[in-house]
Amino acid sequence: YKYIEQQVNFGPRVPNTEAHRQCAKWLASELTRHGAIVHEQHAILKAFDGTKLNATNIIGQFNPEVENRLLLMAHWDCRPWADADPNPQNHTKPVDGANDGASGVGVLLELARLIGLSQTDKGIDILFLDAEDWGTEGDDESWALGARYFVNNPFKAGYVPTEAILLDMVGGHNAIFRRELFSEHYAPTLVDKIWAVAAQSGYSNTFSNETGGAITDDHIEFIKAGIPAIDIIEYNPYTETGFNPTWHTVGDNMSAIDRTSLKAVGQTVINYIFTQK
Ligand code: AHN
Ligand code: ZN
Repeated sequence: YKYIEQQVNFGPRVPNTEAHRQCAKWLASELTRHGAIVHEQHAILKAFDGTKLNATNIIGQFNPEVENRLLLMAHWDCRPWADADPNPQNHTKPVDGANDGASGVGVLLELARLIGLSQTDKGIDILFLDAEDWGTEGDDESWALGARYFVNNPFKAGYVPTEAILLDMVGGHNAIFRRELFSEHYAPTLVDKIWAVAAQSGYSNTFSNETGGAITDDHIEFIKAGIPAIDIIEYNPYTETGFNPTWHTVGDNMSAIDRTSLKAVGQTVINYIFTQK
């Protein structure tokens, strides 16, 4: 929760802003503090509206020499427009992205802390992806620009993770994580393993075995490259957008964050790491 608050306190982490630049520095320093070997990948990415985004993907490696690698990731950028806000006057304002962005990053910073303390010999990478959220409805290619760049431009020669887990919008009140459709289709074994660990950890209500939506998100870029990748994301097939009511609204601030949801996700992923052979 505190890691989310610290991100939000920079202001909206919209690419090409000072808050974005300051937060990038802080994220890299936090991963370093937890004992990861940190690389930054800088790129200028062209958004659908022609804007050139100064983007930074930040990766923290534990035991980089190990071949078998688990990649844990979340996007850290904020959407520049709260265009799903019920009040049209807010549509040109940026979102705080407490849930949409900072929540996944916050959980991963805490996992980085625990992994560092554990002195595990497993190969684990924590990746903070930029330029996910400068997209437009109806254009699937306009999202996940940082993830697309990361997959197509290896930050080190031959880098291919064994499997990848994306956390997106994991901090909402009463969040339910259903089995996202692309994850289920392209990485069924990994979905099964994570949902089984969640149930064993006491989170079978939070991790529902219902099928979720088919969501265009960062994990798709990894799937396209043949890497089993899943998205742990709050999605409700019974509502209009499927996403949390605060999604892409100015209400996506600290009041949208529920420690209980963060704990269910963090505890599940850490249990997966430490119970796997
Ligand atoms: C679409 O709305 C097409 N994808 C949602 C991906 C996303 C946006 N995740 C967070 N913000
Ligand atoms: Zn978003």
